[in-house]
Amino acid sequence: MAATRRLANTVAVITISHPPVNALSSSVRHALVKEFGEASRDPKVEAIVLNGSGRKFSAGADIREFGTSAIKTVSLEDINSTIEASQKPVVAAIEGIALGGGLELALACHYRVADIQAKVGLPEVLIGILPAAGGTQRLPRLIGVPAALDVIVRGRHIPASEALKLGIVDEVVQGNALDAAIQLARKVIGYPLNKKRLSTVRISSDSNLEDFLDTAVEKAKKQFRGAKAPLACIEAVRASVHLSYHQGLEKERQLFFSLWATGQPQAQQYAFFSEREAGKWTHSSGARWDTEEAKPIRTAAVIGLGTMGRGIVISLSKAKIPVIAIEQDAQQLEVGKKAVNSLLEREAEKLKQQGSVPSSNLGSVHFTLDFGELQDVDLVIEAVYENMELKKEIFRKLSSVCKPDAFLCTNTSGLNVDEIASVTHRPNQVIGTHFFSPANIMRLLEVVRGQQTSLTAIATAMNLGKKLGKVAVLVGNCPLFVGNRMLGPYLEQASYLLEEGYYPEEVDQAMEEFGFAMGPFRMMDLAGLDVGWRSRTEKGLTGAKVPQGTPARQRLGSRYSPLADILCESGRFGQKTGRGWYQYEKPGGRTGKPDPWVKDFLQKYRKTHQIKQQPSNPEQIVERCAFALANEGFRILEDGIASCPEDIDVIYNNGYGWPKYRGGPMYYASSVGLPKVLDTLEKYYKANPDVPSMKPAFLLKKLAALGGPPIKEWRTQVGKPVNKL
Ligand code: 3H9
Repeated sequence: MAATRRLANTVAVITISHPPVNALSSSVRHALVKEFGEASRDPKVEAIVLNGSGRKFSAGADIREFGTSAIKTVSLEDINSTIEASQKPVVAAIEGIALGGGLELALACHYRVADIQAKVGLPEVLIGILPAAGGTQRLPRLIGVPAALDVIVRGRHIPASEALKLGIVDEVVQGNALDAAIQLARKVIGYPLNKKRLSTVRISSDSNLEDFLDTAVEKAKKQFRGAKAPLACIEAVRASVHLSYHQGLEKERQLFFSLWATGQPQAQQYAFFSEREAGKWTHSSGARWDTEEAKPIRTAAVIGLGTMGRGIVISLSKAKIPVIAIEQDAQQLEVGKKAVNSLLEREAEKLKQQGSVPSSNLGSVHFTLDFGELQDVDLVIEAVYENMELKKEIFRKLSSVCKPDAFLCTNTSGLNVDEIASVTHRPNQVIGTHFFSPANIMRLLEVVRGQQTSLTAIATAMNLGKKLGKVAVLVGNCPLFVGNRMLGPYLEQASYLLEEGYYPEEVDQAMEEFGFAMGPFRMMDLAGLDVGWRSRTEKGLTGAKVPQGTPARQRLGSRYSPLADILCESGRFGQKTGRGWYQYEKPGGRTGKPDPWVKDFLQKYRKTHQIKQQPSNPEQIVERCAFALANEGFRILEDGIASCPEDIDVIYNNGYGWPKYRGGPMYYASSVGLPKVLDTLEKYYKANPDVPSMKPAFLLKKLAALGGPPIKEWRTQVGKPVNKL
């Protein structure tokens, strides 16, 4: 049964029942029409309460129905209108979540009672659409345009206490929201309902409101770079100001369909489901997320309190896991402690504002220099800087100090997890946990399985990721894993584009207009150019180890761009030194301006090396950079380092600033059309046989030959995941 009804004295309780999240599928909508109709007609019923089974009100429309005929059956807004028009008072009892269509349903009720743990919101914008069951028309009428716009455009999940302050709910209870809703329903029997019907409320417009909406459009254009849904949300809210409720609804509907036609919702909904699928890991042995049991992590430790370590400590503490934080000397411990404590204070303040008690919602952090204190922890995350010898030294120590079943994780962005594990007595307990900076904010966690990593260690690390509120993706062990490995050919193309006549700001602008949070050169400046330089020096690609007579723009027979090396030799490491691909107001400055030095340097460089200039073509910039990424993604799939294209897309969407409305690099390749991607790469590679990264991957060729099947069918063409080094 998609919805059930029972009678509590004279109050009918209608319960939505569609586990796991009570999505409002076609069958739920039909059941609601039936149960509500019967309750309305039943003379014994004087009031109606609506709730959800499993202590969840509803997560909104069933996203899987979009684009199918099921969505066309009885509309949610028709149900909402019927509820709102009811002569009997209707109260929503919100437990757990009321999101999207779930909140829209609750807004159609005359009263709303929530439990203190509940979250409400209109997150449609995050899946590329807008609230389309009256949400953009009713919410501004309830809480005013500015507050409604913030809720709708940001799509955030609002805690019950804040929802009460905003006026979204009428009552918040510590205990049982259903009991409280039934009580309220009884109390209001016979009260006039007119003012409770939000569609009848008028919003008065003035010039300030118009200015506010115009400013919101400008802000959204900058903030969401190319995403259409936030702008459509603003237009729909604007309609609530100028149009009647019913005209506003019509506008909402039109905007929904015009968004659908852009293709962005499909990409974002693919991204939504891909994130959920990433948690359902599989292993070449046949083991899966639902066959292996994760061990509970009651206590953890973090080694190293640099930027990464600090973020990891905060993440653990926010997940209520007590942490022991270790540094190598008293001075660094003190600096780390201060930084962690100040971040913790900020978190505590946020919790207070949400009405929670920080001491019961944050795990304690204990700072020490003594590795001996780690003997009882369940899991350690090493987060020292990228140096194999240092990491090995730490893992030797951990192996002898920690209890035998403790898990030892290394936070590395690309070092060999097996080599690190090899110095311990328990390589099966060693696993890579690649966090992204700042680790307390960035959602991505690459979980790297080594050759000997046990299934329990995998299950535990993946589970920990979920507990930390991250999207964890299981990947194989190869140099740089998935995300950073794909970055190689991408950055290589960006550098070649500079050699061929573009400037950093032109390449960045093209990629930012494509939707990237940051173009490649801004990103390198932020990360620090010295990091890559050190690694290239160690590999002998630059510096003293390069054999005499090696051509400046060639290494091992392939094309090489020494541009970044030359910048580093001039002390230009990016933001940290105030100079890099851009110039900054001071060392550590954040605002980069095009630097005449770089322009002059590039012009001289091109002259020296007699490089032919390309005519300017932003489309070419995007194609070369994005196809280079995707091509490496196909190789990663061939190698079994990622088990499916969806995982790669989740990594890029959540860790590398790829625009979600383009789904991810693999989805993008699929939407452009694999034959076109192949053709472009083939042409480029034919003209540039010294750039092996642009040689079309075998898997790409295979899929293109099949006519470019839909991305969900690629899995069948990909081999089993293996570890390769
Ligand atoms: C909408 O309402 C449009 C209307 O304005 C107008 C319509 C005309 N539909 O995330 P989890 C599945 S649009 C279908 O792992 P959690 C999810 O795929 C909707 N399925 O759990 C997963 O399935 P599986 C606006 C959904 O506890 C399972 O439920 N609403 C939906 O970490 C568990 O999900 C939203 O955008 C759905 N709406 O988080 C809310 N939601 O087990 C989207 C979830 O097969 N949902 N599933 O892998 C969320 O944000 C989170 O899922 C939620 C639970 C917070 C609810």
